[in-house]
Amino acid sequence: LTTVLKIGGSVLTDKASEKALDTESFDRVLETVSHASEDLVLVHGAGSFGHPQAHRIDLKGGTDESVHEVYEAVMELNGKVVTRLEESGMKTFPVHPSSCSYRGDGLKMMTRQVEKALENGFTPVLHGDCVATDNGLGVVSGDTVAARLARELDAERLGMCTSTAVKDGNGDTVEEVREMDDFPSLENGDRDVTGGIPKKVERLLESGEKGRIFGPGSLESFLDGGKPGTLVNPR
Ligand code: IP8
Repeated sequence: LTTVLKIGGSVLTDKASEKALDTESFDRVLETVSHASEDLVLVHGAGSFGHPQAHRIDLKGGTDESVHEVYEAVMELNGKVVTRLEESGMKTFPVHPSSCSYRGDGLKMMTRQVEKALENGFTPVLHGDCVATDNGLGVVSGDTVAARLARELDAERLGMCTSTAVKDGNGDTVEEVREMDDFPSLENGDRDVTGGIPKKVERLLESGEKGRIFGPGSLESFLDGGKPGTLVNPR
């Protein structure tokens, strides 16, 4: 049983600063992840290791600027994540989307190395990244990477652990989203360079993959097979 888990950058890092971890949350969440019993593919977001840097050079769909600053920051975070998991005894295998994918008509990504690492008992650790596109360099969200992996690996479960829940107009957590029109209030969330919660829901809906969006407090429950948070269930 393969599970693809995306952990939002906002859960791991302090988004108010630049290149800063949210040390307490980082530690707690990765300790929990390291005890996962099923086959796990982990994808993490960039948070303060990528978003402020990408914003500076307006890295959305194509740029002529050097992306080195962004690339260097996401790689640094990936190194920290992998190191923390290894410290808790998890065997990890980092995979960088910039090196095995590009965006043409959708994201194209090689996934055989991910499958093989899993088969050999390693936890692949991917992340939101810079990506080459048909017209310059852009940014690919970890959400897109996670949804694509879930499809390619025929994963049993896809989960997105984020710091902001999917709420309706009354501030209640939404149980299920089947299409964007279900919840017009989703249009009004906070957006960062990769779009925030509304874009996350939209991306999952567009990917056609079913997944759950939940908070860090429900991570353990999700990893134990529970059904926390919001089910995004494309029609
Ligand atoms: O945090 C963003 O990935 P995300 C990747 O998963 C960069 O949306 C480079 C900002």
